[in-house]
Amino acid sequence: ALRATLKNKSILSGVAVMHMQNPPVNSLSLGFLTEFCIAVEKLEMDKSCRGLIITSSQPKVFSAGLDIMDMYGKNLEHYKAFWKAVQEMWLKLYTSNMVTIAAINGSSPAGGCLMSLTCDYRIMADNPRYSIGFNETQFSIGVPVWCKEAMTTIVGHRNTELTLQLGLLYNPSDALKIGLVDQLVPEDQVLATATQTMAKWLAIPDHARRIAKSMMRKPTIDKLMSIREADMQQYISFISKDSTQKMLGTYLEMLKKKKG
Ligand code: CO8
Repeated sequence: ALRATLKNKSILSGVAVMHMQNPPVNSLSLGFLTEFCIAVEKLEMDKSCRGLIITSSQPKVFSAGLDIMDMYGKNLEHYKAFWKAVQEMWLKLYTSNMVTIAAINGSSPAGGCLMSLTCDYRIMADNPRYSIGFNETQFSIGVPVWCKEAMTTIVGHRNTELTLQLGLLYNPSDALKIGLVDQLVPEDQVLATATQTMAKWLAIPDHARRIAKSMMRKPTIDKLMSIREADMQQYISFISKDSTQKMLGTYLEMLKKKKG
């Protein structure tokens, strides 16, 4: 049975560091997302916690995105619970009062990219082997509309259109060029840089910064809230189709074969 472990240890006063640890590739499974959301909620309620750095304990991977096993061969109840957890993860992070920084120390496709997009700032390891973006169309899946909105606010309409239509994954320097990440640093400096950046953000009074954050994000948040149920129905009807299941089965096989 898979379970996530989230280690929180403070490296800067008032800052939590969440090391995602769901081997082998930090896929965002139902169990992991549930635990993740509880952990974020606890930090959110802790008045002494003003900042959150999200990083990975797994080598080479920040997060492989949504766990395909949770989308494959399960019943409707499972699909529903899973999608609710995905929406919840996004909402919790996107609406967070804390300063959130993604310390992207490995590849971050699809849902992994989505998670990092919720953060206030993204720092990525400058290793050309790593990639980040939305590859969904490459295996015949579309992203939800709120994900498109969040991406557009960061890299603009044109880059979002290219990424989403072509299922593009960017190497770190291309990701920096389009603004998908804010900064590249050598791999061993990702966390240290995230900490220094956090110190700068925390020098701004919380109240004013939070007003600015929520003003910028409100339209996208309102959009998901208004279509949450429809988004759920759309997901369930798509994921439970025979053709979608067949395609996911083929993709899973391809991922497993790739190894050998
Ligand atoms: N879910 C489940 N299992 C996964 C996933 C995943 N997302 N990614 C990898 N795995 C498994 C592999 O199958 C492999 O399993 P096994 O050990 O049994 O062979 C194991 O994890 C290790 O994988 P790799 O050998 O590939 O590990 P590498 O370190 O070589 O590569 C990568 C790491 C780059 C992350 C690579 O695994 C990869 O590219 N993974 C796939 C990423 C991907 O395509 N994610 C998309 C998920 S879908 C999503 O997030 C959004 C869907 C939106 C749905 C909207 C519907 C309406």
